Amino acid sequence: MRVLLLNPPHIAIGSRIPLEQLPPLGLLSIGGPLIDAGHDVELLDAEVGPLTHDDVIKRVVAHRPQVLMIGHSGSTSAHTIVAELTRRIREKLRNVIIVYGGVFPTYHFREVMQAEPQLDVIVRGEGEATALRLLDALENDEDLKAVDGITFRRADGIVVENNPAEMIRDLDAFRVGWELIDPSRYGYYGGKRAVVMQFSRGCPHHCNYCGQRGFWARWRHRDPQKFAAEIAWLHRVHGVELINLADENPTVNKALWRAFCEAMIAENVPVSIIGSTRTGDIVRDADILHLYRQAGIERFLLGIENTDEATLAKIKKGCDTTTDREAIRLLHRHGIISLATWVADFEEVTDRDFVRVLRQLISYDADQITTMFVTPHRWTAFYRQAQSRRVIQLDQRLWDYKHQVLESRRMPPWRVYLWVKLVELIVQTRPRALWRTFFNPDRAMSHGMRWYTRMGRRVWFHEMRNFLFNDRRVTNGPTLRQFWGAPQDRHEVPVRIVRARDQRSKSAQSWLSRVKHDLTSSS
Ligand code: B12
Ligand code: SF4
Repeated sequence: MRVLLLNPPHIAIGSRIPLEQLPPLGLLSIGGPLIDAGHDVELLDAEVGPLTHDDVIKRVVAHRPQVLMIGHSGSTSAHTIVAELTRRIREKLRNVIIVYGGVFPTYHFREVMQAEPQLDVIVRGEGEATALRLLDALENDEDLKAVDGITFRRADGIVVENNPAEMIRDLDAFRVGWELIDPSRYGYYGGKRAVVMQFSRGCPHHCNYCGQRGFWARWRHRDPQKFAAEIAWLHRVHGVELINLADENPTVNKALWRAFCEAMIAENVPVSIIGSTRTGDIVRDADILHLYRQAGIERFLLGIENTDEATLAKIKKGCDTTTDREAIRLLHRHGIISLATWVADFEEVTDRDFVRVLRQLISYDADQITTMFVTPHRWTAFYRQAQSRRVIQLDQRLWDYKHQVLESRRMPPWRVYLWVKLVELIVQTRPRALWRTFFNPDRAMSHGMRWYTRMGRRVWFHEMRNFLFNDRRVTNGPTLRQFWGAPQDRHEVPVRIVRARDQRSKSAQSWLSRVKHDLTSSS
């Protein structure tokens, strides 16, 4: 079938401020298996440019796809943009089959199918296997009821919700469609040719606000040697210099991560790797951190989130402040930049809290810091806790972690905002951070620090301007539950997990039924 993958243009700082773009791994992961199955697949990445909505419509119409597949990694805040674009595409292309996928539609599929009649199918959960089955059914004009993992609209308009799909057990069974992009159009981290890759999916921890862990159901990983070989191939054949790891938590298993680092060292390619991980894993790996750096790891974002033990316990972070500090110290000793996150609004904060946070963050001494606002996802336990808090931001495009969305009863938004920005400014301009930025003898660290400083300056003024002149907030807004509906944390896992034993017995059963069938048809 003629398929167009569409990455819509986002307005978030992550999309607009760096002036360089990373390729959309989610869509490329769908595209690879579809190409192998013989479909004619192309990608329209409207983030590059970015394209205006008018341009997107023109190009989609000119392409005349049979199937349009749309989704964005910043799925919650991108939803309004997806809705608007697909409405306009439907006006121009009556017969195109519009398929929407990603994290946000996976959980909000009922409301989305009701509100957006232009959509034909929503793929729930990870997309590789489901998209393949879906396209196969569409091509052969089969009943979509047989395709697990989708919700679809029948010809008579009735919306049908199929069973969940099975979780993919072997991540190496599907390949990324690298041929869909021209790598020279993509870059990150200050002019390095860059791609996003995934060594693993999921996370075994239980942070109650996390919008990702349940989506992937279980922690799974790729073969470390094959993964390192793919990175080396991307470097040698396509000149890729930077890998942005999409993993929630790549270091879960020490032996596997060590095997990956050793495989990367053996490949001997000058590739820089940045990603996110947990402080506990860094402390656990104190004896192999030199391998991290030799393998190319240059920066890790550490989801510290808070500096208060009681809050860390309440959000089930499973870490403590001593481990967080130690991880930062260890990374620094091994020449790896630490980017610490701090999230406002888990609790009702006061001026005194902010003063304490500021002092603590300075003493943590992370190389880089980013502050965010808690952004509740309906499928998390935190949403249940916060459901009666009032919403102050009704524009869903701004539910992107960088805008305050929940009311703080003890402080007006402007004061929360000033504090958050002040904390960021003071921590990032403390003498040690400046020294590490401008006089760092380590070239890789110096590059990363300078890039972040340039980016930070632009983000800071951009956000200030938006806060003062563009973003609108409401007082006395709806509660979270009124705004987005009842909690869904009991359905946090959108796929079926089939144990290896069950799978074996299932394949034995299907083998048995094939044998029976062959015997009866030959007799
Ligand atoms: C890399 C990354 C970035 C890169 C973007 C790279 C890119 N071009 O995609 C940068 C640094 C620019 C970035 C920016 C932002 N990001 Co970001 N980012 C990530 C990260 C680390 C990986 C995303 C990824 O590639 N995942 C792997 C792919 C394979 O998964 P996937 O996209 O979900 O796709 C699978 C399924 O969802 C499904 N699917 C997806 N789309 C479709 C479409 C169809 C048709 C089908 C059938 C299936 C399907 O199938 C895919 C394969 O199984 C995630 C965290 C994480 N661990 O996932 C955060 C994350 C996606 N980012 C997030 C946010 C908030 C942002 C920003 C809004 C931040 C900001 N204020 O600027 C911006 C948005 C702009 C953007 N481009 O995404 C949040 C989104 C939360 C949410 N539910 O909305 C995440 C999950 C981080 C988090 N901890 O919560 N980000
Ligand atoms: S460690 Fe990170 S990915 Fe894992 S549950 Fe916590 S927030 Fe989510």
